[in-house]
This record gives sequence, structure tokens and C-alpha cells, in this order.
Amino acid sequence: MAVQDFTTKLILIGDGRVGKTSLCSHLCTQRIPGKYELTVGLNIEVHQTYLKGTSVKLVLWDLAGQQRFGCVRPGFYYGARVALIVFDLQNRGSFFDVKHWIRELRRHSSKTPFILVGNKTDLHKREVTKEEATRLAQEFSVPYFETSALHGDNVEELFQMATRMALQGTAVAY
Ligand SMILES: Nc1nc2c(ncn2[C@@H]2O[C@H](COP(=O)(O)OP(=O)(O)O)[C@@H](O)[C@H]2O)c(=O)[nH]1
Ligand SMILES: [Mg+2]
Repeated sequence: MAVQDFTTKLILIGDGRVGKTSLCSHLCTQRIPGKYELTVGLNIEVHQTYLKGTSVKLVLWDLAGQQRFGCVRPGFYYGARVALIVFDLQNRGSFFDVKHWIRELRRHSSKTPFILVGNKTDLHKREVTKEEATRLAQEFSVPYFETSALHGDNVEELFQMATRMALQGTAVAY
């Protein structure tokens, strides 16, 4: 029996310096050919993973720096099967901006499910509590993960959940 190989698109959004690129880098430590950078500052990385024995290529789209760069946005959002909305646990402003990113996601890709991610758990000067972030996630009925891209805490688990959400509705058993 032929083994099916799924390819699925994941996007990372959120304010600058919250750790989007670091989360990708942590996951894709074994870099494979196919990673490239466009001059507009778009990083695309491919992570090979498995879900229930099925091989899945997770294509990670990470807008570097130009989050508000209008002309690249429609292409960036197009076809995304899941989004990570990332904020920095020690930067309250980045948590306030999460609602902006949800609106932006809904405007360009109304059906794309997302995960809320509070990054930098290794730093102890928190400006956002777990309770309020969980409340925000509940408001939108989405999962909430806390990660450290620096130490790798919860990163694998986060992308496993993202893969499951991206493949919901496909032939891969959920
Ligand atoms: N302590 C700590 N620093 C982090 C973590 N993730 C990212 N950083 C740092 O935060 C800064 C911005 O990270 P980057 O991944 O470039 O953020 P991006 O702009 O959202 O892509 C860099 O100096 C990273 O080293 C983390 O989990 N813990
Ligand atoms: Mg970046």
C-alpha cells in the first residue's frame, strides 16, 4: 500500500521579537534543502513529522520583520491550514496585540484555526499570567500553549497539536 505524504501550511504571526523565528529554528534544527529566504523577509522552513504513522511535511511560513507589510500579506495567509499567534510573556504589549492578529487572520483567512502561544517561559519577569492568557484562548475556543523557544520547552508538543489541527478533516485519522 502506498504511503501517503501530506504537506500542510502553518503560519506564525504576532508582534516582532516575540520568538516566532526562534520557535521555527528550534523545531527545524536539522535544516533540510528547501529552506529559503525571500528578500522581503519571509522565511519558509520545512519540518518533517509523523502523525498516526503518516508522514507529514509541515511548511512553516514566518514573516520576518515586515508583519505590517501590506502587499505580501494575502499571499502569506493564502492556504494556511493552521496559525500560531505568538506573544511574549514578559511583554504585555504583545499580549494586547493578540486581538489585532486575530482580526488580521480572520480578515485574510476566515476559517484558519489558530493556537495562542505565550513564549519565553524561561524568563521569570512575567507580565502576563497563565490565567488571563487561558481566558483569552477560551474566549476564542482555541488551545493555549506556553513555550520556551530558547530551551525547547513544550515546542514539540505545540507543533504536534498544530499538525493535528492542520490535518483535521483530511484522511489522516484524528
Ligand atoms: N529567553 C528567551 N528568549 C527568546 C525566546 N524566544 C526568542 N527569544 C529571543 O527573543 C528575541 C527575538 O526572537 P525572534 O525569534 O527573532 O522573534 P520574532 O521577531 O518573533 O521572530 C531574540 O533575541 C531571541 O533570542 C525564549 O523562549 N526565551
Ligand atoms: Mg522573526
